[in-house]
Parts: sequence; C-alpha cells; structure tokens
Amino acid sequence: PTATGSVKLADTQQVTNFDGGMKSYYGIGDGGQSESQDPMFEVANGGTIQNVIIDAPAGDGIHCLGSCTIRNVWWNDVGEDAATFMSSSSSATYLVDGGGAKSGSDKVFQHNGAGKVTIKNFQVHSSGKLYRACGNCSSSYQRHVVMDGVTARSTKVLAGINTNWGDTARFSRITVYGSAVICEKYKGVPKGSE
Ligand code: DGU
Ligand code: CA
Ligand code: CA
Ligand code: CA
Repeated sequence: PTATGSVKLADTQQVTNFDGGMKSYYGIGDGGQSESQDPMFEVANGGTIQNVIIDAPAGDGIHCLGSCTIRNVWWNDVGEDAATFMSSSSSATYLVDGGGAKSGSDKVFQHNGAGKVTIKNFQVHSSGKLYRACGNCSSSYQRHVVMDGVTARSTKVLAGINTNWGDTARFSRITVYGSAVICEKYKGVPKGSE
C-alpha cells in the first residue's frame, strides 16, 4: 500500500488502541539481526494496532504484551522480527488479520509467550519463517498457531513448532509460490539447559 505520510520514531510507542492511518513508521534499531533492539510498538493486553506501514529500521517490530489484534499492518522490511507474542496466560489469543511482511531475513512472527496465534489473510514475501514457536525460551509453554488465507512467496517455512512441548499448527487456504516447508517440527530446549 502507498503510505499517507511518514513518522520517524525516537523511541518505543506504548499503545492500547492505535490507528496509524496508513502512515509509514520507522527509526528504531539498526535494521539488522541483533536481538537487543527495542520494539517500535508495545501493545497492551487486549489492545489493537491497525493501518500501519513499517519501514526500516524497524527494530524488534511490534510486541504484544498480552492478547492483541494486529490488523492491516504492512512490514516493508522486517527488522529483527516483525512481532512478538508474549503473554504468560495459556488463554491468550493474538490475531494478525490482513497485511503482509517482506524481507524477514530470519523470523517474521515470534511466539515467546503462551496461547494461540491466528494469522489470516496475510502475505509473506522473501522471508525465513513466517512463524516460530520459541525453541529456547525459559518458559516451555504450549503454543498454538492457526494460519488461514496465507500467501507465501520465496519464503522457506510457514510454521516452526516444538512438538515435544505439545505445540500445534493448523493450516487452511494456503498458497505457496515457489516452494516452502509448511510445518517444521523441532524439539524445544529451555534456555539454561542446552
Ligand atoms: O536464539 O533466544 O529470537 O525473541 C534465540 C533467542 C530467541 C529469541 C527470539 C526473539 O529465541 O531471542 O527474537
Ligand atoms: Ca530473534
Ligand atoms: Ca530475526
Ligand atoms: Ca525479536
């Protein structure tokens, strides 16, 4: 989509319900893969972020501290990752509806907390993994992902899950251009016990 304007962020924006009006936001971190970068947006439990374009440098993307909705958000050049889902509650739900992500050199959506991530009506381009359930977080939660209406181009893996922790992944209406592994199964190893 075409941006209606552009906003350089000086620091992380803490939001509950945020509508970006299709402006482009950028300016956190260095655009690389360092794990210590700040997020651009931190969304409170129950919050929604929508109609946002994210350009480089995009830091650690969007953090959802609890359940959240990410609607019609477009990453033109994913930073360390695009969004991280962080609730400690097994009943947390995170919804990504519409939008797309390009050039995630490694992961796009990073699920470090508990609960269920739904990704629907989403496009991913030139990326590593669209979704990864954390393989070495200190909490070995059960994590669930549902993908419905996802189109992938030049992307290696749709979902990486830890089957030894009881993770699940469900897929419907998936379109792949080129080739992709739909579900890569890993064995999670909690941090500190490697
Ligand atoms: O090696 O510990 O990539 O939150 C990997 C790290 C990792 C997290 C994750 C994230 O699991 O840093 O971005
Ligand atoms: Ca990472
Ligand atoms: Ca990364
Ligand atoms: Ca990250």
